[in-house]
Parts: sequence; C-alpha cells; structure tokens
Amino acid sequence: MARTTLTRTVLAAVAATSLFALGACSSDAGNEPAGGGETAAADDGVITLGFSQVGAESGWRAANTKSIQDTLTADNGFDLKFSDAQQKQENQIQAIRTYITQGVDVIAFSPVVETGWDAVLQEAKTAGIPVILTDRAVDSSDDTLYESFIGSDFVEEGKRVGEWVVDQYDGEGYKAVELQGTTGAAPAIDRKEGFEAAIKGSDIDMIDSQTGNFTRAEGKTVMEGFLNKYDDIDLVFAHNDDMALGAIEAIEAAGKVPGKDIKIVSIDGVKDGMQALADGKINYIVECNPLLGPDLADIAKKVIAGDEVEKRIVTQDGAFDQAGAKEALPSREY
Ligand code: GYE
Repeated sequence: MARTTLTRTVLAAVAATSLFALGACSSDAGNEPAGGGETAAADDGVITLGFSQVGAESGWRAANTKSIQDTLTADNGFDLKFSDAQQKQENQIQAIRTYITQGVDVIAFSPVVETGWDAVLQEAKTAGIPVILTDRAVDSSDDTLYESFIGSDFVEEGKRVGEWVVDQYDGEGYKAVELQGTTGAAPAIDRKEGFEAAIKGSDIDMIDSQTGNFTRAEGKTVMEGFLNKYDDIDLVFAHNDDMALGAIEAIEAAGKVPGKDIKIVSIDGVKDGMQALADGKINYIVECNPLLGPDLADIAKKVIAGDEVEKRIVTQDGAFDQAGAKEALPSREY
C-alpha cells in the first residue's frame, strides 16, 4: 500500500508577521556568541537547526529520528544539531538552553511531557530564536512561544481504537487493561482520553491502567503485574506498539495466546507491530505517522524566510486490521 502522504490542516493561521520579523532579525543578533557561533541563515543560506529528541524509547521514535536526520541534511540547506534527551525533561531544557547559547537559527523539539516549558520557551523568544514543535504538544496558555506544531491528533487516535473495540466486542462483557505511555506526555494523556470517550456507554470495563513508559521492557513488566493480579483479562489497550509487543511476551509466558485469549489493540503501526498484527497476535492498530522530517524542513525554511506558517499541522494516520497489515507490510517504510 502506498504511504499516506502528509496532508495539512490549517487550524489556525498565524498572523504574527512581527513575530517572524523579530525571529529573523534577532536570529542574526543571536549569532554573535562568544566562540564564533553560527553564521546566520540569512548570510550563508544554511539553516542551523537545533533538535532535541525525546529519546530512543520505541520503534516509532527510531523512525522519527531517521526521518529528521535524513531530511535536514546539508544538501537540503540545513546544519542539524541533534540531541537525545533520554526521556528526561531536564535534559531537553538543557539542550534547548545550549542551542540558545549557540545562537542557532531555529530550535525544534518533541516535548517529552506537556507542561513546564514556558520559562525556557520564553528564553528562546527573548533571544529571537523561533521554536517549532514536532510530534508532541506543550500545554501552555501562550501560543506565541512557538511558531508551529506538527504532529498527529492523539485524541483521535485513541478514539479510533476505542470505536473499533466497541464495534467488535461490545456486548461480551470484556474486561480491559491499559498500558499507558509516559506519564504527562501528550500522546498518553490524549490517547487515554479518546479511548475512554469511545468506550463510554459500552459494556467494556477498564479494570486497570498503568504506565509502561512507551517501552517494550516496561510494557512487559506492567503486563506481568496485570496477569498476576487478574485472571480474567480479555483485552489490552496499549498506547504504542512497543508496549503491545512487551505485553505479547508476558501473555505468552503466562501460557495464554495473544490475539485470541487476550485481544490486543495499539497505536503506531511500526514494522514489528504490523508483523505481530499480521501474525494474529495483535488485533488492530491505528497508525501514527512518524515521518515528520519533510514538514519540519518546510516549516523551518518558511519561518526563516519570514513567511506565514500554519500554527497546527495535523498528520494524517491510517488504521489496520490483520488482513490490512498483511497487505501493507511488504511496502512499509518503517
Ligand atoms: O506513539 C510512541 C513514542 O509521541 C507519538 O512516542 C509519539 C509516541 C509514539 O514513544 O511509540
């Protein structure tokens, strides 16, 4: 199946021409740090972009990092500075501060959690360095602290999984457990909310919910705990494929058959998840597209050029059942 191309939805246009002007000219000013620093994009045409990545917690994250590194290349007019925060907010804040000191042209990051960003974003704004959010949102009342937010609608993803579950299993009195993503992260908060809204009114009973931090290892450990505590689990909702894959290991170790004795639904659509779906061990996956590099490059160029950019770019996601996964796997990019 051909990959869904990223399409854009303009939710709010930014009319802040003055903000871009400020960003562009202060970026020059910010390019005179002690020690030489960068040459301003306006001078040499190269955009120095500092990117603070969440970590390397999942297959999704690996694909997202690859997309960014493959797109923001010298050939494409970028000097990419990349750092991995190992899923720690303090590391991201430190990386952003370093980029500010270095006087990069643009800062982009995927915020590990939603809250606690206003101070450092204000520092970037004061330094005249525009910020682009990718993948995850920040929870701030001041949306002038960033230029654009590129990523999926996580509430919608959770809702789509929940709707499929209700469609397939309502009326059977299913007991469900939830493997949540990183506590405080936008996709964990939003996917939970969307799923809960969709199963409301059905007879599906969410009996327990804990974080597995989006990793396979923690997903497995949490699932082992659930299996020790309850002997009647019918369904697992995992906030990402990696935790679903960890749950599969725990379920098999407990002598049960994943996808049959215990149904599993998840979000992402990375290769290992799609393979497990095609193999009948997962029952349904809503895709979350990690290929955000091209949109990030595009928005960064526009911001530096002083062009107007969309404040919110919503990535379009597919969904797969077992037959759909078999069909899609051969041409899957990640
Ligand atoms: O679903 C998960 C990753 O923020 C959308 O983070 C991303 C999530 C993704 O660790 O696998």
